[in-house]
Amino acid sequence: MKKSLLIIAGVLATSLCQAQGLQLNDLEYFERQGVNVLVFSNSFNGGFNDEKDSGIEIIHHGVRTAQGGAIRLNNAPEQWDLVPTLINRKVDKANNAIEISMRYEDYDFDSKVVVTGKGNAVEISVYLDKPVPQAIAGEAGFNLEFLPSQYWLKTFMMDGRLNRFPRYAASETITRPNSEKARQFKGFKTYDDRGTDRFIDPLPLEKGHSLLMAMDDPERMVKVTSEAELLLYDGRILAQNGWFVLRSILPAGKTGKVLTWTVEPHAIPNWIREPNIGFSHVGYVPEQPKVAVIELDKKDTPKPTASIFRIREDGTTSEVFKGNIQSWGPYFKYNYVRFDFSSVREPGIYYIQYGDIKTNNFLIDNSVYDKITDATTDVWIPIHMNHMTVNEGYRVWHGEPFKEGYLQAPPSDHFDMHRQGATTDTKYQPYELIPGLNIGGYFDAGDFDIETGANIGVVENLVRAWELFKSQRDETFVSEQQRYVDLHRPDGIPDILQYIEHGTLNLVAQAEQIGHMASTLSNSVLDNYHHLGDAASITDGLHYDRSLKPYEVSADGKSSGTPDDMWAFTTRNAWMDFRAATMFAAASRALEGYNDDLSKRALTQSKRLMAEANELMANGNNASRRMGSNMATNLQLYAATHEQSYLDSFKNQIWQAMDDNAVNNMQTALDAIPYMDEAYKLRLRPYIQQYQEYINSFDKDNPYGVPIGLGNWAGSGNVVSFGTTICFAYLYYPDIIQKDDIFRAGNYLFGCHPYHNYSLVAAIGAARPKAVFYGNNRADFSFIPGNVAPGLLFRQPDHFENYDDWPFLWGQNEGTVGGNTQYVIFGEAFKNVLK
Ligand SMILES: [Ca+2]
Ligand SMILES: [Ca+2]
Ligand SMILES: [Ca+2]
Repeated sequence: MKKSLLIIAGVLATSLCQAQGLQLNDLEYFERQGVNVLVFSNSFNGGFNDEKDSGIEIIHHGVRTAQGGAIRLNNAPEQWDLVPTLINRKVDKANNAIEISMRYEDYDFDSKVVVTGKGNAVEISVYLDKPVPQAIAGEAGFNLEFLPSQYWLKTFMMDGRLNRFPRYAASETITRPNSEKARQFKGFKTYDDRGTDRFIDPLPLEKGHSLLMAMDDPERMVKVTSEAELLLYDGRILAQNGWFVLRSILPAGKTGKVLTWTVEPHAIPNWIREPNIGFSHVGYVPEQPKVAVIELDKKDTPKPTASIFRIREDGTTSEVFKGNIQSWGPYFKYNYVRFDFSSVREPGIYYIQYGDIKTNNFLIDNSVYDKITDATTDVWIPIHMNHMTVNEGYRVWHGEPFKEGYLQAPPSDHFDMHRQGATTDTKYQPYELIPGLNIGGYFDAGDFDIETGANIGVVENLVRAWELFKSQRDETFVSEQQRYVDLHRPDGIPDILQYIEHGTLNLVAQAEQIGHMASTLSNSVLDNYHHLGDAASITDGLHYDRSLKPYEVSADGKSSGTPDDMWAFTTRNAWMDFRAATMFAAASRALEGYNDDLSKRALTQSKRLMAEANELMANGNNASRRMGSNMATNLQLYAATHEQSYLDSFKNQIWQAMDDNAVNNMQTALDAIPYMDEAYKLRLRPYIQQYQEYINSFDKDNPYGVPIGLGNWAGSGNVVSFGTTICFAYLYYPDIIQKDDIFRAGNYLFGCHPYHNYSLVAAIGAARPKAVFYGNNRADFSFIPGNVAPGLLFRQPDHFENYDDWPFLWGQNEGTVGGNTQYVIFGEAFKNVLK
């Protein structure tokens, strides 16, 4: 009797909830408890076409598991396949519907999609005023993509036939003539067809009219039905970052309403998201403030207290502290409370208990931060050394890349946001080998190009770290002569000097060989730009000879007809030369006494480029970039040369710059202190007081107390800069800057942040670093130790996200050589201030 009453109560609760259905909310997306359906809250307008975070999206029990809902021209769209431009988005609250119009300019093809909330489902209908253009008839369809890592190994059923989503892509494909493939971005090709003139087209895993996905996992269960044929593809068959794609081809020759789907994401009745307890996975030093930030579902009721348990040496645990929860309030989608356990100071192993949830354990100890930069300096940085073989124990990370060197880029567009202007600005002809560039330098990020701007930043960062902290750490063997790096093998030379040398070698070669700085040394063809694997296998190591046929090798074995050689993009940019001049001055200083020859060459290029850049900028080349920006350069040059004119120039600019934007210029102002007198330090005081107020303002801005970026590339880098500036400000003005504030940045980076609580840094000491990053080994769902992830990517209108089972979104999971060397400075400064 009791049992059946419960069932009735359950049914009632369920039907009440269902009566609510998917309703448009004030933020213009469809919502019911556990399910959000977004319709072009994020449109395809990022820098790289299909970034897998646009179109119609489903956030299913807190996880964005579906996206890419739009008219697409491929069975399994890749990153550089064409995406539609959003023309219009109309929210019709009265009819619980959103209508969007989109256009493919390349094909003069317009379409309209109307998404209507109907009960627990959305109905998606496609309308055409004109039939699908002939060129893409049979190719254009409505697609929706599902996140592989949330669906693999789960079941699905199409028209009653049972199946399971594969862990790895191994389904069937065919090839078709290239002429039948829709154009790719700017006419680039993502694939090397090996001379066959045919592209690979996947065959569907299943087809039918009714698809039920993940009935074995209520959080992921979705039902899709249509009178049109549903085709399910595995996008990973073409590209490791592909998703499961469900699509229906638009009928040829038809207009009006041409297609309708019903999509019903299952909602667990009364689902409430599990609290995310943010805390530092690296741990805490005894004296520091310790505040966990707990992210709660808006429907969740905060518990009054939380506790700290200590894990004792005999393995038993006991509660050592119980404290009240304080409300912080709403921030975007969730509600936040804070738990202060600063009074727990005794060194030991602890965990937080909040309700039924126990966190990972963490240490309280004076040593917890000692190793936070070791993985970055010993592992991440040397692995990113270009033009070297990099070995670690039994593993070779990569062989020596780009042995054939770099060709002068012809006037051209590019796929990674570079371009070569109408002229080369050099003495070289297009496609001519520019000698001597295949030396030194660092891979940019998850890709393998040398971004000159980033490499300049790397050398500057490393010189700063060297001069400020003089780290003698020697864990890396670097032989420029052997072109060989061996990790964890000391060679008697401080690693940081060798890293400065390695960066400088490439940049000096650019200045000497080209005459000015390249904008980048990058891939010439898209089909090897997205390379995943050993960097040495990106090109064939043979000089490209245009008189040979593709894949043909010359009789002497030294050249080939495969156009894979890297290009140097050489359009002159006076501002880049100016930056390089500063960096060369700094590098010259650091290398003196270690590599005197390179030190002299760097100084020679510094003086020459500075003079030429000044002249060019006076004549209008990038003049606008100069304003307020060369005071940092002047400071660097003064430090390198002690020539008074540089210092005067710095002094002439700094105060106006501080009045214009004290926050942005604070780091430069602080960097000058070692060279300035007491009067300068005194005059800076009011700005430092302002800066303390700026720091405090983040306590009101968000629950985490740091600047949180909302851009297309998440904001860890800003947090690192913020943390670095606080450390320097505290170092020089301990009477103004609160010591407690030096912990803000680390706390966030190491786990006290939205979405999940894993450390965004693959740092030594963290109990739970993120498991996957967008490194060049991302196809293995792995990471390169020491990386700093961009972190929490904001998706409009209210969703922070950092996938930890899917590495392929660069805006969340990449990490750059510029950013990671900034992290080294932050880590060194932070450790230094603590001691
Ligand atoms: Ca790049
Ligand atoms: Ca060394
Ligand atoms: Ca080649």
